[in-house]
Amino acid sequence: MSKRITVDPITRIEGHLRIDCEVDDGKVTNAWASGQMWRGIELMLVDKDPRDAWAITQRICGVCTTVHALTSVRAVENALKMEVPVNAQLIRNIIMAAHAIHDHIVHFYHLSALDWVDIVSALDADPKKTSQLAESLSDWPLNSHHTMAQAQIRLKDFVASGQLGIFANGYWGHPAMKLSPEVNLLAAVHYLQALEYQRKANQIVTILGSKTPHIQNLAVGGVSNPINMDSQSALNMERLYHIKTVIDELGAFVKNAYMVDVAAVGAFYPEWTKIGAGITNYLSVPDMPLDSKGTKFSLPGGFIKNADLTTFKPINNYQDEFFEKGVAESVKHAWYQGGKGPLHPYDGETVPEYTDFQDDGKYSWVKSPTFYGDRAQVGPLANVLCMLAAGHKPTHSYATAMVKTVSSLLGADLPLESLHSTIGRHAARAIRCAVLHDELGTQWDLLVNNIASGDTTTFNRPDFPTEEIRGFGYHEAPRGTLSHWTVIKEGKIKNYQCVVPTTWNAGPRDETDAIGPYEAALLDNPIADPELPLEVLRTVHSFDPCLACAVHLTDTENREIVKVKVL
Ligand code: NFE
Ligand code: MG
Repeated sequence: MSKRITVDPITRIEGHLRIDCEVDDGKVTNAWASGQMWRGIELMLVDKDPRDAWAITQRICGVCTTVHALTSVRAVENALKMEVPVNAQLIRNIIMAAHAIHDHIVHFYHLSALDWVDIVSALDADPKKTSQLAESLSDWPLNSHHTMAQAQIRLKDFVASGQLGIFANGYWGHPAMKLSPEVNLLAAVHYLQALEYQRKANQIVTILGSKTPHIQNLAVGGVSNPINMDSQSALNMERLYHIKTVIDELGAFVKNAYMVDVAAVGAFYPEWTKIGAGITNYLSVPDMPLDSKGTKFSLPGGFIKNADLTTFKPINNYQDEFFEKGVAESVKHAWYQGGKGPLHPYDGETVPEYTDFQDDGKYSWVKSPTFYGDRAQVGPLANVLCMLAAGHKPTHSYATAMVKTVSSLLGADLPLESLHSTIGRHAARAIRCAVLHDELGTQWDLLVNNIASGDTTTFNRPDFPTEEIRGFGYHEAPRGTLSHWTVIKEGKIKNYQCVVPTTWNAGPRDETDAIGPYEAALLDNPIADPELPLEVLRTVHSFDPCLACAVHLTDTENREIVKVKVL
């Protein structure tokens, strides 16, 4: 008999997500993803000055704040057909790469590792054997016997005090947990070390952006960082070299700990390389612009259909019509007034119309985006597959290294197709993190060389015409393709729509009632115990959900909206 399970809220994510599944014979047979809040940021922007939009839109989220700021200025610059000084592009690129590295490290260790790692089991580990195992996998210096033993004592103290703190409420001892005590201890130790390294990555964002979350240094037309090698209050060599030191420290962690830990989880859970593919149309956008016009990029992006890399169609520049014309959003199953079919974001409407949770009707605050009518998965996996299809060499070498490490730990050759899976999304995020780390170094070199050549320009002044103009901006954010779309008239915003990574992935059924990427990825997932649906968390967390972004008001009267079983 089929059983319905409702997980609400899904924890260790940003925002409020509810997942409903029907489970039959130990497997998921139907699924619904529901965004449980709406904030109306797009409506707040109407009639505002487009030069302020970036500061407001980045309040969509406290996780990927910077990315909305950046995408917003790109959208307005695109409407104005503006060029942006090369220094500004490079400073933005360094902020974005550092932010994404911070975000990916936090996602793997702090938001999702505990779906795979049993902290309580780590107490039974032999610290010496843990250290030997770790040292056989990489030369990360913080893997010593002493480090492992000390961390285990800290964990034992936590557990003995009855206060697991950050480790409370995990599915400890669940039958789907399969790591040995030693691997559990290793992951727990790196969990604690990762807290330090994500902080280092964010230091770079803070030095250049003045503050994080919510950077302060953007402007339509460039950045507000003055460059002056002789001034203590401007971007100078001392600050640039501080950034360089942090970049080097970060690389050691990403390549010797993060990449290796993901490979180890993959090797211990090989069945999860065959589960959770879901929608295999993949969308990503090029990023790291190198010129003032946004025609050359370090990292490619595009669209792949049906998991077939030979169908890759690139997205080339900030004027790209293939991207601009392909995006539409449906609200047939979302709590907004509709009836007009899918709308292009320039014509997008965001008028709330709450019903209730209706399995066959409206059930989410998230809209359903499509690309030329198809659902598409976005995120590091889409990004990595598109970069592979485009022949991007660093991506190829990190992807090959990842597959090789998993295969040797597993003692069997894994095909690259394993990436189309729940574990594949984690592997792709680690691969992308390594690629972004190299890119961080490249962008730093480019910036220093450009300044050395005598260029210190960081800003071009925008000039708004009275007639109506429209523009879009995109960015390959940590959770995938982000785009902002704006219509401007007489220097004021007439319409503003954000089509966000988590909107692509968490969207409910679309205009044709086709299911979305989270929903599709959950189908056929095994469920060992419907009362403790750890497997649902594994697949949903692998997308790194951010619902704050996806639904851009909370009910100020705090009325009850739905009542569901909370696990
Ligand atoms: Ni709020 Fe986000 C990212 C954006 S949404 S975290 O990355 O844009 O998926
Ligand atoms: Mg939106």
